[in-house]
Amino acid sequence: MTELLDQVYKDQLAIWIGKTCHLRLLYKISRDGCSAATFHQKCDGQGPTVTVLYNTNNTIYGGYLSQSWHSYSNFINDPNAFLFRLQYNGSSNPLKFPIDHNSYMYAGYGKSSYGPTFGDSDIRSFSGTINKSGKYFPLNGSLNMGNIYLLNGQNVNSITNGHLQVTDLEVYQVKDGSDPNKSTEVAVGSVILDYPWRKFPEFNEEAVQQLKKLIIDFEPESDANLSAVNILLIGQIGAGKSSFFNSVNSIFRGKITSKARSGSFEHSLTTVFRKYTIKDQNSGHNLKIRLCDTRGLEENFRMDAQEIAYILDGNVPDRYQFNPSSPFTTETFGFIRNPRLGDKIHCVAFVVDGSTIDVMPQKILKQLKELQGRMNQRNIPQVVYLTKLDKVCPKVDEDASNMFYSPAVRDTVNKVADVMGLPRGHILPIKNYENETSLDPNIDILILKALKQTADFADDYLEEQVDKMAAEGKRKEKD
Ligand SMILES: Nc1nc2c(ncn2[C@@H]2O[C@H](COP(=O)(O)OP(=O)(O)OP(=O)(O)O)[C@@H](O)[C@H]2O)c(=O)[nH]1
Ligand SMILES: [Mg+2]
Repeated sequence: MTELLDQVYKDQLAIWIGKTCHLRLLYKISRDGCSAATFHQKCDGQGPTVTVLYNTNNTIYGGYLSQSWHSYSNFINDPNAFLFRLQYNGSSNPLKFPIDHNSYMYAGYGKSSYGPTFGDSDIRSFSGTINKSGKYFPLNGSLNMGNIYLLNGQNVNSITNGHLQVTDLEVYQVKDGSDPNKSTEVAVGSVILDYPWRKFPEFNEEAVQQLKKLIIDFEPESDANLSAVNILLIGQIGAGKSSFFNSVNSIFRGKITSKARSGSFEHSLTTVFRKYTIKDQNSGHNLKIRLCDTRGLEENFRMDAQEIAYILDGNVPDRYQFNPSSPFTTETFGFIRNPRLGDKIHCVAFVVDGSTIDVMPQKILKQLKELQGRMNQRNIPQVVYLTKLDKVCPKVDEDASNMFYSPAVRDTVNKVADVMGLPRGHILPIKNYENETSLDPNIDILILKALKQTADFADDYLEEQVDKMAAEGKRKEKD
């Protein structure tokens, strides 16, 4: 009987495990029988393993332990453990759920009468012996996910369909090195697809020039009468907000510049609200797109949701100095009392560090959701600039034009779309200028495309606002 796990899923697991490895099937309930005794006989003491459950909804999920299974009626201590979903209702949709670092001593549980058990109760697969009933095994365990493992916005239903009726359960041993039976070696993180996972313009100098021209020619909705659209950059500290502005500025200056301070510090480096204009060096004209840089979100410093609301509504002046001990209010010096459409924010770009999304603190996620609530109330369009993907995939680090051929980037995009509740097409993978000393067209294209898409969303918002104001004007005339 053959293994059920597709090679792409095996490669995905290898990426998550983080080393070049291959999987060897140890135990399979449809072949060996579903019994805790057989599971332990075949899997105890075998080192790192992956347990995979296949349910009757065609969903595939499971867990990884870097430590051996045992039968000592005791927990398995493992900071590297994680749960995962590979497929949901027949569609590939891989997500990793890392262990909560305060609870890794409860990563798994080994007991002779229990089948594979993750957390103290996250996944209890079965106990004793289970007979097949028709086409599936009605496992007698329980699913209490989100206990020891972090679900990053998912829940037991969106990972497992909320039941334990499985057509199969397999346990694979994780062996170091590439598979000796396979001629093609898959080195972790360097897996590249033959076809792009998202359609994108060609990566060449001509495309850079075309995109630059589109952005230079960009005009906000004419009826709105604005000099520029305002895009607000917002996100966790160190995510790359200031670097994004610097990258855009560098592209239009024709050389690497760093006008906005950027770097890595414990507290947000940006403490002043800035509305930056960008000048095109060749024409000498300013772009009709302004980038607004804010203070970063921190775990122990809550960005006041009302303060963000004032930024969105155009009440906060350029160069306002954020003060964590006294948030911006109507009484603050400089408060703009009667903001016009041109003072407001027309699109929000969440800047998210793609390399740390698995460990984004819950407090930050909560803050982001709260801020999103304020944006949704105002119908302000939202995108995500996903940064530091060079750290997620070495191939992207080598060459930014590999971005849409990297499965690791694709999975990070899917994860962020899930966490943020935004369509995947609104998640824009980029690479900021950070270490480079000269411009690179492949980096330029990603940044320019993201900027153009954001400007277009801002323009859609303006159009809607102009229509709304016209309708309100008509209503007033009638009154
Ligand atoms: N490798 C890599 N590093 C990046 C990228 N973007 C930003 N960085 C680095 O990340 C660090 C933080 O970047 P900033 O632009 O200062 O981040 P910020 O969001 O403005 O942070 P605060 O102002 O402190 O809230 C800097 O050292 C940047 O060089 C990227 O795409 N890839
Ligand atoms: Mg900054």
